[in-house]
Amino acid sequence: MMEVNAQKQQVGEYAASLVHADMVVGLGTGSTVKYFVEALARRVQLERLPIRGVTTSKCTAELAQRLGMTIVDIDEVDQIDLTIDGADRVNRHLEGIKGGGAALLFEKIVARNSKRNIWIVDESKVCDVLGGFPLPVEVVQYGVEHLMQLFTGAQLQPVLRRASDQQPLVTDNGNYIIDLHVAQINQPAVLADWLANQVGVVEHGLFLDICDEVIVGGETMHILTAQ
Ligand code: ABF
Repeated sequence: MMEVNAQKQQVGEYAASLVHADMVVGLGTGSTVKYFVEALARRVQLERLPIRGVTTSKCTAELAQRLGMTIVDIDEVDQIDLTIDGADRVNRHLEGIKGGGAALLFEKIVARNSKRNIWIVDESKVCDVLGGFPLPVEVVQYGVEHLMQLFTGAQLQPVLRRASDQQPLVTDNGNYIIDLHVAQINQPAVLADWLANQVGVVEHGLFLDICDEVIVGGETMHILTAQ
C-alpha cells in the first residue's frame, strides 16, 4: 500500500491540475489540502495563473498568503467556482464526516457557496458506513455542559475537544467543538437534522449532498462519484 503522505501528495497535486485561469477557488483545511495549496501556489508562480482563493481557516489563509496566493473574503465574490477540501470519512454516497481540523463551519459555508466541491483523501478515509471517526459538532460556549448532558442522554458519547493546554479548543469563530463518538451512523440525514435543531449547536460535521467527487489516493488513484 502506498504510504499515506505519498497518497496525500498524489491527490493534492492532481487536484491542483484541475484549477483553471480566472477561477475563484475554495481552499479547504487539513494536511491533504496542504499539498494541494502548495502545488497550486507553484502553478500560480510558474504560470502566472490569475486565480483568487477563498479560505476555510486561518491556518489555510496563512499558508496560502505565505506562498503568495491572492486571498479574497467570501463576501467579495459572487460564487466560488471550485472548492478542494479534505475529509475525515466519506462513504459511497459521497456523504462525509468533516471537522477533524476544527474548521467545519467555514468549510461548510464555503462548500455551500461553491459551484463544485471535490474532496481529496487517502484511501483510509473511504468507508461503507459513516463512523469510525468522532463526529465534530461546533457549539456556542454558553450552555456547553447542558449540551454535553443532552448528547450523553442520546447515547452519543460526547467529548469536549481540548487543545494541547487542556483548555477547551476554541475555533476560528470563537466556538467549542464537541466530538460525538458514534460507532456507526446508519441514517446520517436523521442525525444531521436532530443535531441542527438543538439550541446551541452552530454546525455539525456531517456533510451531506455537498460533495460532487472524491479523489482517492493509492497505487491506482481513482475518482468516486455518487452511487
Ligand atoms: C478537513 O480535512 C477537515 O474537515 C478534516 O479534518 C480534514 C482531513 O484531514 P487530513 O486531510 O489532514 O487527513 O476538511
